Formats: sequence, C-alpha cells, structure tokens
Amino acid sequence: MEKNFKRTLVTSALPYANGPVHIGHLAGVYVPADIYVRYLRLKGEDVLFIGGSDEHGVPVTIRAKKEGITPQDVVDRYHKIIKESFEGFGISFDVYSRTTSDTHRQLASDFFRKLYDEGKFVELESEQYYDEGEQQFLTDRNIRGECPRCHAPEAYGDQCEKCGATLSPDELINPYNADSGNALVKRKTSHWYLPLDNYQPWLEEWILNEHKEWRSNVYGQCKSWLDTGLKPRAVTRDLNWGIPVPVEGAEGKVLYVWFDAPIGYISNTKELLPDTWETWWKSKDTRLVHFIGKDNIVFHCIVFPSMLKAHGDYVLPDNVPSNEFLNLEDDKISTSRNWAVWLNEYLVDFPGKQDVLRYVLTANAPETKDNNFTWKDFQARNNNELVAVYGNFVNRALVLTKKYFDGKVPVCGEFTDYDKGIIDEFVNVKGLVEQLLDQFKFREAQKEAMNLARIGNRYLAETEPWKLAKTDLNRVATILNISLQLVANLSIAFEPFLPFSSKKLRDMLQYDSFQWENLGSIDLLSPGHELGEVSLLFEKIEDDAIQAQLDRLARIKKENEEANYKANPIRKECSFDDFLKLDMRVGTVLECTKVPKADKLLQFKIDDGLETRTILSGIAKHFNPEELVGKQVCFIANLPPRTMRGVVSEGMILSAEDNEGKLSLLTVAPTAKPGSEIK
Ligand code: B3M
Ligand code: ZN
Repeated sequence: MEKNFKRTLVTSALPYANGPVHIGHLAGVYVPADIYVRYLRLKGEDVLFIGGSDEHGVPVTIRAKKEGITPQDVVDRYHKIIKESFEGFGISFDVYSRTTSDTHRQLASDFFRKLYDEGKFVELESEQYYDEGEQQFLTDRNIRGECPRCHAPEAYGDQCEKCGATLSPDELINPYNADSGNALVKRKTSHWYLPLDNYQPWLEEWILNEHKEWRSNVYGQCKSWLDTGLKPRAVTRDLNWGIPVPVEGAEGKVLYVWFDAPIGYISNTKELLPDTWETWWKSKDTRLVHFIGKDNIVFHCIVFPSMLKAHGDYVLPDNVPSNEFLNLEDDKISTSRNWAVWLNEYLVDFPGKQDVLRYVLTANAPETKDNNFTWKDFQARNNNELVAVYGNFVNRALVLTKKYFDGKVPVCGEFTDYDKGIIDEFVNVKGLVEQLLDQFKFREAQKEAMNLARIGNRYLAETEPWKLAKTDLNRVATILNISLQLVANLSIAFEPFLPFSSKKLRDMLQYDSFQWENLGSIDLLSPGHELGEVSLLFEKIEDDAIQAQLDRLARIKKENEEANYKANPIRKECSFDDFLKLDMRVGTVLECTKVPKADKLLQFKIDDGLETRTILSGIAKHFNPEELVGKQVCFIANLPPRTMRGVVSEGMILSAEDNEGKLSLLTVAPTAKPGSEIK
C-alpha cells in the first residue's frame, strides 16, 4: 500500500544523560539518522529531526549517589557534553532538548493522566523490597545480597557478576540496600500497568502483516516478542527521580523512564514548534521514522506504539530502522569499563576530522549484524579511500584547472565515446544512491557515492590531461570540464554523508546553491566560472596518531584487567605441623647460569650460610640470570635431592606466581644473613 505522506518526522533515540556519547551511539543511531535527514532536506522535502537527552531513570540516580551530587547536576553536566558532541559531528537536529524541560514534564504528565482517566491502565499490587531506615522502595540494581548459586556475598538484584547468573531480587539471600547497607523488608506497593496483552492482536496485524518491509532484525525481534505473548507492563516506579505520577495518593511514585522518554519526541517537537507541532504528530500524512539501536526495539515497536494507540491522537511509526551493535577493537563497547571512543575526546584528538569518523562508521555500519571498529581500519579508510580516491581526484581536477585555465571552468568541446561512457556511468549513480537511501542502506549508499570519485580518478588516469597540455589544449579543456562537473556532483552526493567536506569542497568550487535534483547533471558549473582557493580535502593520518589511540586502549585494558584481577582460590587447610616440616631459608645467589640445551632451567649456586649448594629451577623464561647474582632469595632447604640433566638439585627457589602464570622472585632485605630461617 503506497501511502501519500506530506512530511517526514525523524526521531533518534534519546541518549541517557548519565555519561558522554561514544562511537557506538554515532554509528548505531545518529549518523544514519543525520544522513537520512540531510538527504530528504536536499530533496526539498518537509522534514523535522528531533533529538534530546533522556534524563530520568535509575542510572542517573546511581551516578549522582556515587559522586555525591544531585541527579539534576548529573544530567546538566552530561546533557551539555552530549549536545556539544552532536553539534561537533554535524548531527543536524532541528531541536535537541531534554526530558527535564517543563514542556516535557507537562506533556508526559498529561499523557499519563489521559490514559488514567480513560481507564487504559490496570492497577496491580505487588510486594517489593523496602528500606525502612531510608523509607524507600528499591530497584533491582540497588539491591545486593548473597548469590543463591555461587554464594558470592555481593550479587545484584538482577545479576551475579561472579557467576553470571540472572537473578531476581527475591532469590538473593539476606538482601540489603546497596547504598545504605540496611537490611530490607517486603512491603506492598501498587503500580499502574499498561495491559500490553490487550494490544497483542492489534500489534500482530499492524507489525506482522502491515510492516513486512521493516528490517529483518526489527521484524524478527517483534515477532518473537509477540510469539511469546505480551504481558501487562508497569509504567510507574517507586523512585524519587522522575516525573511525579499525576494521581492523588501516588506520592513517591514517578513515571517509569521508558514511559516518559519516548513522549520526549513529542515534547521536543512542541518546544520547537509551539503552534504547529500537532500537524507533525496528529496528521495522518506525517511519516514517523524512529532511528534506534537494537536494545530499544521492543520499546519503539511494541510499548510506545501501544501507548500512542491507547492515547488515540497520534500517528504511529512508519518505520523503525534499528542497527545492531558496534564493537571496538573486537570487544564490546562499555561505558563502565571505559571501553569506548568518546566523541568529545575524538573532537579534541582529531580536530577538523569529523567526516573521517562519519565516513568510517558508515562504511562499517552495523546495519545487519554487529560490526567492528578498529583504529587501523580507520587509518586505512582515511588514507586509502578519502585521501587517495576522493581527495586525490578533487585535487587533481582543481589544480590542473588552476594551472592550465587560470582557475576558470574551461569550455567543453565534443565528447569522445570514452567520455560518454564515463558520463553514463556517473549519471547512473544518482538512482542507485537514492534507492539505497530510501531503504535505509547507508553503507551501500556511501559506497556508491565513493564510486563516483573512483570513476573520476579512473577518468583522469586514462585521459592523462597533463600530457596533452602542449599539444591539444582543447581536449584538456573538455576533460577538465567533465572532471569539474564530476567534482561538483561529488559535493552533492556526499553532502548527507560528509557535510563538512562537502562544504569545504563547495567553497573551493565557489558553488553554493544546489539540490539533490542536480545530482547527475553535467552542467553544474558554467564555463568561465571562477574557482576559489584550492586546499587538500583530506589529510593523511600518520601512524603516531593511531598508535596514541591504541596505547590509550591498551592502558585501559590493563587497568580493567587489574581492577578485575582475582587471585586463585585459597587451597585446602594445612596443619601447622605440616607447615613446620618445610625448612625455608634465605640464601645468597653466588652464581646463576642458563643450563645448556634446557631452555627452562637456571642453575644457581647458593650460599646457604653453611656451605654452597646447587639448585636448579625451571624459571629461565622469566628472569635474566645475570640480574639474580647477589640477590637474597628464599628456598626450601630440606627437599630430597633431584637429578636433572645430570646435575643434582638440592632445593627449590621460591617465587610468587599470579593466576596468569607471571612470576616474581621472592627476595628478602639484604640485611638477612644467608641461612636465616623463614617462619
Ligand atoms: N535512553 C536507552 C538508550 O539510550 C534510552 C533510549 C530512549 S529513546 C526514547 O539506549
Ligand atoms: Zn553467583
């Protein structure tokens, strides 16, 4: 069914304002949404791009507690950082607001109240953990206790980090409040639920029959939720951070963050267009598109549409292009482990290179499966594609025009057959890019745009105008005219993907009024038109810049490993008498050499305070023998002698081994006399 839409309302997920945003956010949601919006704008369509920060929810309160500041302080800080990061990357929101705005609080509250008044919720009572000292109910993450499986003492109410078990707070042994440490009691509380089960038949029809065109990952996830059967879902929480439930007697209760956040799309539109926002949300000829990451699918395809349906006034999403996840150097991106490339840091480390990251993230967009970002790939794509293909073509065309035609677009002569072939090829690209963008296939679309630059590069390499300048300047004029038209086309084709470079390129061309419709035309620049200053469109990224990033990640990995390091478990009990049987002594290393043809063995001569003894030890891989001479080491003196490689070893040198097999030699202060007993 072809629908007749008059305008497109594009939303992108509202990031939680409890930390900065990283490349995963950009790749998964904001770059694709921005490409799409810029494309529609270039086509002259009526489009609105809505963004904002999600400022409620438990994670904000947890961070506030940790830092000893208020939740409002937390969201003020991160809203600013996030907003600036998006601006830095040219994410062209029409509005970027926040869910703590007055407009939003009011609208979300009214939304709830309307559903409440119309009896669209069910009120259900349940028993939840309560801290009598703090007088508060607790969320799963704030409850800790002993794990019922592995008996780790500090499992969370939703998961045990030691054994990985998924838990519910009820399963914890001796649950307590993670913040106050108080023991918890059960207390009855009542909440409002949206009975999703009532919406199931409608959702089945609407999604499974009417939206078969949704991406298969999105459609598949919806189908599996629907196949399992939907249950009522609580839309309120006992929490002191959020939008108060607008019902008498509901003190201490707030709207669940996933109830208020998507309403933020509506509030932010209202904030931008106080008089006309309803046209965007309430006319059937608005096409609503949500850009999100895969962990948000159920909320955008099932929960929010059910809320909108229950409300009745609003349009429903026409499509929900959701991406999978982006990994960083083969590891899951994680805010808590600092395993991320933070956008605010990138902007400082790579000033002026926003488009490089946009390009690389789109080239590796996790559209159909999880994908991976590596710094080496980032460098290679910049140097081999942006610089060597796109930048190189542009630079050659412009520099040659400066050289032979005084920087003015030369007059085009007759086309050769070769010219015509090239022109046909690039005229085709427009249709291809459009088709792909209309289907949200951004990775392929960008590839086609890059193909345009490849065509140009090939054209110059084949025609070699620099060789013809002396003999056939008319031919050179034609070649450069065609090349410059191609360059102008590139500035249009890449505008949605690489807006900063497109702008730079248009400045070099002195070409400012353009539309998507012009793409594919070979008359964009008239003969005689004067070019502006020429500079390099992209710059090579050197190894040291990449190495600095890899070093940073290596440092973080090491810190994480150290933070997560757990020693091996303690061995079975040993009696004191057994311990006393070992005669452990201090010895001075007189000599230490590698045993020939035994790559693990070191041979020690030790002064044990009585005589000189020989000890062999399998630690050659860990130590440099020369460095051990003169050291006061510890050894076991009363083990039975053992012969290895024809040498009798009279004891065992002690070292400390971590659970990864790394050794450190056990030494004592130089004041210890050889032969001292270790007890
Ligand atoms: N803040 C979850 C997230 O950032 C949530 C999205 C809200 S969209 C309305 O992944
Ligand atoms: Zn456990």
